[in-house]
Amino acid sequence: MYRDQRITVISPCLNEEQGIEQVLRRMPGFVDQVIVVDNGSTDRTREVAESFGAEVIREDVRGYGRAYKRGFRHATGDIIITLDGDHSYPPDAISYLLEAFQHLEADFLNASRFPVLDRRAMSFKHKFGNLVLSICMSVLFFRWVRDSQSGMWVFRRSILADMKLVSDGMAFSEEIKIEALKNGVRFIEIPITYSSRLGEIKLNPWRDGIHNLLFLLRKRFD
Ligand SMILES: Nc1nc2c(ncn2[C@@H]2O[C@H](COP(=O)(O)OP(=O)(O)O)[C@@H](O)[C@H]2O)c(=O)[nH]1
Ligand SMILES: [Mg+2]
Repeated sequence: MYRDQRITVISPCLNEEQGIEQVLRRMPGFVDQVIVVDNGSTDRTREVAESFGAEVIREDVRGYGRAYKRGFRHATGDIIITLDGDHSYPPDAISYLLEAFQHLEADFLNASRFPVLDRRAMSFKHKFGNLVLSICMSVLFFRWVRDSQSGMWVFRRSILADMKLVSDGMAFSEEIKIEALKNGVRFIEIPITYSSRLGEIKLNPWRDGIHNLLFLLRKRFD
């Protein structure tokens, strides 16, 4: 519990045995429920997560969005926090993000990875792609969002009821923000420190970048 609110943390994992261990090792004690969504890992992701007492839920169909939608169905907390299982997002930031979230009476907080302070954390190509996608999303949806592709969010579980989440892939990250930007939801963005991931990268920069751009256009004009 954090100030009378039940806290659920969700982490999607596809072969993240190394990263998830570090994430779970650093999980703050006030977190009530930790859900690891295993997307058909062939390594020891499940065993490692279970050894830390996480609830491991299996999603057989691959996809980042698919994994989150499955995880949301199992979440019982008042507030949901997400982060990758690769230890690139800082579990230590959870407490200060929650503090800001509650203090500012937000409904959705996006943790921005920019400016990236650790040079090894993100390549120039990634930074550039991110900036292009964030500008496109901001223009199309009339709200400046610096990190449209961030995978770390803090939000009230209740706002999920009004969201229409169709993406099963990497575009899920921008889609949940677009849905959160709808009327009446208080959206804030706060910087975190981003580090280089452990294990193998799952993102395919060109394929996922172009797909995410087309997804934005479809979401806006459909
Ligand atoms: N790409 C991808 N990532 C998945 C999938 N299922 C779970 N994930 C997890 O989603 C997170 C994001 O992937 P990652 O390679 O870190 O991409 P990036 O953070 O955008 O560079 C990681 O924790 C992955 O293990 C999947 O089917 N595809
Ligand atoms: Mg990652």
